[in-house]
Amino acid sequence: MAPERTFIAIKPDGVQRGLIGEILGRCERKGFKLIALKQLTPSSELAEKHYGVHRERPFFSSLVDFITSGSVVAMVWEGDGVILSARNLIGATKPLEANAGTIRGDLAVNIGRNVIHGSDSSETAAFEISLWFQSSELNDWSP
Ligand code: D4T
Repeated sequence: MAPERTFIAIKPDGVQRGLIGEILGRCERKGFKLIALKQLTPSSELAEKHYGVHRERPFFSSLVDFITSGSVVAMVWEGDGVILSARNLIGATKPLEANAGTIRGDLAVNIGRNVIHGSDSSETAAFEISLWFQSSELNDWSP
């Protein structure tokens, strides 16, 4: 069976605040394997597809405006149980409700500036990985 993969993105606030190394370190120390990483400012088209499930929500345009406002670090991580485990590392969507020890619990206060995104299911992960990356950008390597 193919190893589980998830899509993680450090949002523009995380990049601006110098949290790339902190976040990469937490994922590496947990034991997951980084198989793709790039920095980009997402287009509106990419952002609207990424947040497509929220299209009817009142905060949709602010989500798109924010994620397209600056540099994002997009990544694919691999490992057993990585989708749920990364969500646990990230913490609750509302940073003030996120447990201490999680990325949002330790590093954020505002739901609109919650530092990081992680796929929430295997279907979402497959969709997001193929949306943000070409298959040629995914690196197979053995630790
Ligand atoms: P992401 O997708 O950024 O990892 O966040 P979550 O998976 O934890 O949460 P989500 O999909 O429900 O929300 C996506 C994104 O929208 C922002 N948001 C959410 C917001 O600004 N206001 C809101 O009321 C909600 C529910 C935060 C994350």
